[in-house]
Amino acid sequence: MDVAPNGQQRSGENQVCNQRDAYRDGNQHPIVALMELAPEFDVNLVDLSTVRLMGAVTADLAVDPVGDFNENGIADLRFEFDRDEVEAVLTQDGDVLLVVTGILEGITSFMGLGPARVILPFVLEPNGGEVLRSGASTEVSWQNPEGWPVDYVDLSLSADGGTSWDPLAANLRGTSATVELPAVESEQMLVRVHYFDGERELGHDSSDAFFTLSASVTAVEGGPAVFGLIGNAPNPFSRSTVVRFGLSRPGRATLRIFDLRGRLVRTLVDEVLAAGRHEVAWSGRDDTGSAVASGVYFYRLQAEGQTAIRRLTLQQ
Ligand SMILES: [Ca+2]
Ligand SMILES: [Ca+2]
Repeated sequence: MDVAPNGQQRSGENQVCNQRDAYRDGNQHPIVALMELAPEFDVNLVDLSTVRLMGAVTADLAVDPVGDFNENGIADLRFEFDRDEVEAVLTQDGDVLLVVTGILEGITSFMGLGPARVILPFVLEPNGGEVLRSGASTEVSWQNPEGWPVDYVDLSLSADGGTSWDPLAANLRGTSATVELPAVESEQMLVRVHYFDGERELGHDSSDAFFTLSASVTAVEGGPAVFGLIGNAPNPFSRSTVVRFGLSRPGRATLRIFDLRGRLVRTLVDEVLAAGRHEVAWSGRDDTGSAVASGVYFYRLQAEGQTAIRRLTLQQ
């Protein structure tokens, strides 16, 4: 998330502003509020322990807040607030009024207001549950903050549930991009979108839940080019099984898993393939990425106007 001024900063007293260049290298820098009190009040009399942003976040008192930070000859207060704590309070995308309150000499309270814009990056797709093919291309989409010009977007990808991230695409514009997925297999995939404004990152968002990258169909050398299911191994299986099949000529083929009641569980293949033998793995997950129950399943090959069916057993 990012909190940025929306360009309507107030002049004069009680100004709360968020210094744009205070967080150029990411989201680690504090949210800064700069205030001048009316001339009859002495900034040195502010009870610093009472200062709050949005009524909740306390100022970092390790930093001396009293000075003349905007160099206009009038003493002012500059408070720093922890970015994570502020972001935890500002959970709505859009324009907000930042409010800083505090007490002077135990009796007089003061309040400073400043408009700001909260930017929440948002991944739309893949956002969890999808089963995508390793090495294939897929569309990643995100939401642009309304009325806020994001200069460009970078994407990164994690295959280990968010522990490590690799760049996926950079310098994107618009709200979607077709990207090439790596040739890895994982059920803990996440995509992350990073919003940039100029040189700094405004913030990032990740898929809400894991999606799956599973093996693609691979051609197998040798054997006659004959239509049919060759079988699956191992069978029964517990973690993953490989289904082999053959095609006598190139064309569209589907290979689908059904349960005993005939309900579609998973589409393993739905594409144009070359003639010859092919294999594809099934890891016992349905099309939403959920592990299916132990039991007997059917797999059905359809191509060349023909159908072949065999069964396999999942034994957890
Ligand atoms: Ca000043
Ligand atoms: Ca998300």
